[in-house]
Amino acid sequence: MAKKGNPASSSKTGNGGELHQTVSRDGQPLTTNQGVVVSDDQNTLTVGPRGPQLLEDFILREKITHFDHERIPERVVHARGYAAHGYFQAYKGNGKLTKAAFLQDPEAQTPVFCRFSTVAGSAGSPDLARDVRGFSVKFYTSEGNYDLVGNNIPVFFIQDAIKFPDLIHSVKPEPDRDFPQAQSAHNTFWDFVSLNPESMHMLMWIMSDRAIPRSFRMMEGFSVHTFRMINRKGDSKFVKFHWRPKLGTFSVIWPEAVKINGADPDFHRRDLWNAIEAGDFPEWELSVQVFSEDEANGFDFDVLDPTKLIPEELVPLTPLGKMVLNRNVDNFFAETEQVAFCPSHVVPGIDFSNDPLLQGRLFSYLDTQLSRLGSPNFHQIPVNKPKCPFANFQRDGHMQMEVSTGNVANEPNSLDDGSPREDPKNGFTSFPSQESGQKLRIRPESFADHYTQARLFWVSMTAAEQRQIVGGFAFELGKCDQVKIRTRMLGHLQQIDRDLAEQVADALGMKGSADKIKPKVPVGDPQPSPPLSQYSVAPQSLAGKKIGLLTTDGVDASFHQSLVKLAEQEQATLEIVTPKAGPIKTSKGKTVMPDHFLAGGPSVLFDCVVVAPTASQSETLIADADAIDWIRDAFGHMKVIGFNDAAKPMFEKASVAIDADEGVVDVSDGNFDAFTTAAKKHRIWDREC
Ligand code: HDE
Repeated sequence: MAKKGNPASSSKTGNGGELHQTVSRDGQPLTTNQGVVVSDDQNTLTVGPRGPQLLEDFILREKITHFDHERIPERVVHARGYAAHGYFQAYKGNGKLTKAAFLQDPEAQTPVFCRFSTVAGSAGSPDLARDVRGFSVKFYTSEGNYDLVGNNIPVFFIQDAIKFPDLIHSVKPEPDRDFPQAQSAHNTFWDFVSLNPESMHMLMWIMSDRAIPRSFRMMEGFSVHTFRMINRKGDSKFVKFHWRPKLGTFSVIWPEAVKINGADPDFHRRDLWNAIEAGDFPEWELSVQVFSEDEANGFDFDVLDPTKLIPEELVPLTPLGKMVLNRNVDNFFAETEQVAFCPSHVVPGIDFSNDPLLQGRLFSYLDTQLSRLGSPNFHQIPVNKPKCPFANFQRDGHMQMEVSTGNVANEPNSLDDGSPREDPKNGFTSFPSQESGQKLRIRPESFADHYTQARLFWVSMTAAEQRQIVGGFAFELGKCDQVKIRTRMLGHLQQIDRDLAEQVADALGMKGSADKIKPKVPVGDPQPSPPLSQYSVAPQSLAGKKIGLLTTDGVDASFHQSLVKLAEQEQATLEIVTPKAGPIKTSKGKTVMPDHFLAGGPSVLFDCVVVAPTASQSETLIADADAIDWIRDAFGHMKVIGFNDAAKPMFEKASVAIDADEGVVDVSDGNFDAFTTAAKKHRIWDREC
């Protein structure tokens, strides 16, 4: 990726569009920031070899001062994130729906920058925290930058922006002790949400495995809010945006997440980086649910309420195009850290709804960028800069990068005919919706049902997904030491589903101790909506997944080759784990470099595993606790496990029966058919029953 040879070179998008200037300093002497060549970068200027330092050492002072200011404030939420470049391409013209140019031409590729994030943790927190994931996309369109700043969960905790600081304060580390980090499993969070029944729907999603995705590449994205699209004639429709990953939507399970956070805290960022470096470009389909204002008025929930989703059975998805991420960043700070998303960045053809959470966000993001990036000129930072021309009379400010010419910095003017002018025909115009009413601080009655859609989510889950949700609630509430919070939550869960409430109460050892809660409106009895479940609709595939092979020096060459082929055929990755880090030789003498040594490559890092030592090395492995844990964990995490003859004693030691179920497969003869069929099901869910 590094551009060699030129002092400055430009990165290109897949479609050849120029993205930004990178600086290579190959072959140049080391200089100060003023360009003065440095003769000695190892020693400070002192009086004699053992004497005091001199204040005049401008080389030392410049270097240290710059270092002292290297950090900028991390994002107040979504601090931990990772991003990549790519492009968006419409499938066809969508002129009937919107005039937005980037959604019209199927031949054109619009450059994008996409950042995924967790919400609660600091920038250095682990990737597998239980949390909603941010899914932000900046489209560098020909009509200006459009930011679609969404999440991987289609609803949110609160209905009004004024509650956001309280929500975030409750989930962040408690202010006196500054822990727990990147966790909702503590008193203040559960106290807040249990006092805000509007959170119930979101809590169901957060306690499900949606909150611990397998990979950014296997995550859906949602706008959460309703937006408007407007066509050339000025007709408007409401829309909700959906991103669907080509690989399908998959998650890890909680016991895995806990271990992955220790084994590889960068699990998600490493996965995205490696996939893109390998040319295995992740892809998502962008769709919208389109509906008129009249249709919206007929729904039994309010489309302006961000705690509600629109079931696909009610409004199906209309695909608009695809996004492909095909280039890693050149510099994490310059790009991923400095990228500034604002939901208020829209282009002609896209407009806002009156969702009160969205309306608050339209203010918040610009404000936060000013304090985070420190200047109203943050739009001039390469990753934020529009790739279409932009011109106005805004001037000066900290870190102004542009040298404006001429004596005119006002509009209207008659002194500079070439200066920028308004364009009433093509410029952005807001949809002229009729708005009237009293000034009030009041929640609409149409926002009052907090339980029906929480129940919709529950009844749409497979039995295995329901078990994970119960486990999620039990874990989190178990970390609250205030019994009053637990009983309040159990009261809410009873409104959602009696069975759910009972299972959670049982897991907590608190049967029969739920608070009595009276919902404001009767709770509905919705029909399941299968697309809400990950595993009702998951593709049976190994694409994008990782097979781990635990083996040893002398591995059977044809066995190894069959697995390499299998991974290729299934578009999966094979990674080799060996007891020690150094290279091994196959039975035919070929050198193979392992990807992990055993203690650094536990089986939690893989989607399915094969244990195939040589007979002689199996005796050593049997005495290695890491090797036995490898098998035990894989079995406990419901993974499909292949084994050869030599591995059998290890399974015995791990107390995993080699005929336990369809997911423990003898692959001694090098035939992986049964293994592959089982692994494509992702997990052997029945193992936990
Ligand atoms: Fe954000 N949010 N948010 N948010 N949000 C930020 O902006 C805020 C909300 C989301 O990758 C901040 O640049 C308020 C919903 C993402 O850089 C801040 C409210 C959704 C990202 C902010 C919300 C989101 C942010 C922090 C309630 C899903 C990461 C740093 C009214 C639709 C963007 C920053 C990135 C980031 C405020 C609620 C998504 C403080 C006030 C709902 C993906 O401005």
